[in-house]
Amino acid sequence: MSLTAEQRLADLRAEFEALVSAPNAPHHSMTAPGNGIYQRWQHPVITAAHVPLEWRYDFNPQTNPFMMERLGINATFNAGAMKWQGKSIVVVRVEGNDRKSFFAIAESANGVDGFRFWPKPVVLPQTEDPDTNVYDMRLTQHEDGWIYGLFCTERKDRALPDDLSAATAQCGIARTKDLITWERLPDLITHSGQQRNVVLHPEFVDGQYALYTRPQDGFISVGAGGGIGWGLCDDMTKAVIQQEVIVDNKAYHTIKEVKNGQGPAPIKTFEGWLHLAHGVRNTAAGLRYVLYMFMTALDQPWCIIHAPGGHFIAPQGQERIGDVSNVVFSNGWIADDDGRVLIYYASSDTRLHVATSTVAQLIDYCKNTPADPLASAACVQQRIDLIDRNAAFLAKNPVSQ
Ligand code: M1P
Repeated sequence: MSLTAEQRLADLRAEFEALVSAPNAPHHSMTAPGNGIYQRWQHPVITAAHVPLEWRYDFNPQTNPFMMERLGINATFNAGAMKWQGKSIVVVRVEGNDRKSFFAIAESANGVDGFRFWPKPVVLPQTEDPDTNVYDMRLTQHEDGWIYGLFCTERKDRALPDDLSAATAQCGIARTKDLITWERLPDLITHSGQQRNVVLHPEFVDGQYALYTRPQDGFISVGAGGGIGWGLCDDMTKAVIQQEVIVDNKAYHTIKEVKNGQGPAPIKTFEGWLHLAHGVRNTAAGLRYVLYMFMTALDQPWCIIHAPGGHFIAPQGQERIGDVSNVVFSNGWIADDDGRVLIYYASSDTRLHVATSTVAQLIDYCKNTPADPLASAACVQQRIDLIDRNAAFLAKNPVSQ
């Protein structure tokens, strides 16, 4: 016997409530050692199923007698993040079944579970050249008093009308004081062909706005360009970067061989700016995206002072599978007043997770993880040096064995 529309809706509501109110827990018990750098959590914090039912279903049995999903959600991922009125909020890339992404804000009291979306998605005003698709918003609480959202705006490449996958990526800019009403500003202008992964630095530098960029020649491929760039502009209401310098370049046979990009806005610490970024390399199975970290100088945020080698977070277990498999990507993190850091990362362009750490751990990681020595023989020497130091330490401190 088939259920009535009313019964189906009641079941859907019960299932939804059970999901959004389910507690999360650290991946390992608190006593398990883990890697000492961060803690993964057991469940994704936001999935497509967290999107409110009223965004997906027509609740009226007259017009929806089978209580079918009318506007499905395909994925919820790559979220900007910030602290807002004591809550952790994320501005999520929500992708409908129609492949178009939009932004929607969800909040949680503790940042690790209980995320609920605000009543409606973000209404993003358009420029004179409307977006086809928007995604990956980085939130920056700037010292000028505005909250900026920088995101990728994607449009058909009109120079190639017959190639239906030819697109252009540029940096869209919006700002708000309340996260509800957004003012759209003109797109960023640079001298690079295209831009993605552009992030606003939270402080003025030499009295100007400072932006991390990712110059690229094409839509997917960065081509001869690439790297995490840096440029200044004097006015965000008509943002133009005349000159870009590269902060962190791609490098042969590393985790960022093909391309890289700044993650969220950096976190300011007494020892420098903490940066989270993604690096991409190619494999026989396609591109592999991992997260990595570095630190830049407090007074020169474009100068790297610590560059730990290798990846910080790589896709693991179920994270490896999704719409674009073998990807982790982050454009949002929150540093709490007590030093805790909530790192929001998405897996395989499908769902959003959290990992937790502290500012002290992340600084230690950046300062004391050896840099990538760029060749196997040097890596072996690096490891032998560690083994020898441990042997010497244990010889002097036998109780530690
Ligand atoms: O599919 C993986 C990621 O690809 C792009 O990032 P990048 O420009 O660095 O290659 C973005 O589309 C991002 O949203 C996506 O997660």
